[in-house]
Amino acid sequence: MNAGLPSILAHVGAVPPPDRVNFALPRSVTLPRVSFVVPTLNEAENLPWLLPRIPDWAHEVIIVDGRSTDDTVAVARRLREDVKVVMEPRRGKGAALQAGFRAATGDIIVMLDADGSMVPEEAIVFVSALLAGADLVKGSRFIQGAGTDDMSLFRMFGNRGLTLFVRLLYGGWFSDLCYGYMAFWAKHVATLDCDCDGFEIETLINVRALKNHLNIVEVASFEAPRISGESHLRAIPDGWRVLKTIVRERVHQQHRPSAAACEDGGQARCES
Ligand SMILES: Nc1nc2c(ncn2[C@@H]2O[C@H](COP(=O)(O)OP(=O)(O)OP(=O)(O)O)[C@@H](O)[C@H]2O)c(=O)[nH]1
Ligand SMILES: [Mg+2]
Repeated sequence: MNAGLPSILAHVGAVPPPDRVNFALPRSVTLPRVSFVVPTLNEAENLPWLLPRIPDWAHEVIIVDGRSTDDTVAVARRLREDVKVVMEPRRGKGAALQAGFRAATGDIIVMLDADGSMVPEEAIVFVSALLAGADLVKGSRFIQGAGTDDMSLFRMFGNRGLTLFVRLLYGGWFSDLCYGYMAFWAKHVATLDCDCDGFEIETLINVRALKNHLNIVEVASFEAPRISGESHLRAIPDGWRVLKTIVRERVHQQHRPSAAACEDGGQARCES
């Protein structure tokens, strides 16, 4: 495990975030249809923690796999018989999320990692901000009430530098750039037109949302360490891809949504 923020903060005498947030939703509240899109690559050992925590108000849970060599898909089906499984053979989290977005039938899409680092119960905070008027809600690990125990100092500085670079080039006040816990109205999928395959997908969504003047809100989120298995992120090559995305999107000011995004007809291969 990396030396995470709480342990670093403990050394400088700061107080860790309180563990008393109640995310329960009163039964009388009805929500729009919320699709949880979960990319998985060899996450069989983490799904027993994750899937039961996805709130019962979820409209659907979509696992996007296709490259796992363990029994991720079988475990998912065993844990949740209504799970939708999308098979995406292309490499990368971005490719997986694109396939998940195409398969989603809800009004709202929540992006959730499968490694146990994101607490599914927090999703109500994201959905609430959307209901309050946001177009896109992104988690931040660096605002009051948030935190991370899953980031090395090296990655923390890299993320900080990239976040400031986005502020410099695009404006806005992001406090966190490369964090995958996000939610948005499904009607914005075509506008965001996520045409990238790798870990730069969160950055692409963020800068396209800024460029298209979407109403973006950050909410506090706590990132726990991955429960089991290896991280798929490689800090330097993936950081480089993020940097190139930031520059390319700035140079090409006007992004034209691709034909595929406009059609919105091409459903990913979906096995329920
Ligand atoms: N389907 C699919 N999912 C992927 C792929 N690469 C990563 N994922 C999933 O994307 C999510 C994020 O990947 P992680 O390896 O946790 O990367 P990260 O959270 O950015 O990095 P860490 O903080 O080190 O965990 C996890 O649920 C992975 O299983 C891929 O090529 N295909
Ligand atoms: Mg992770």
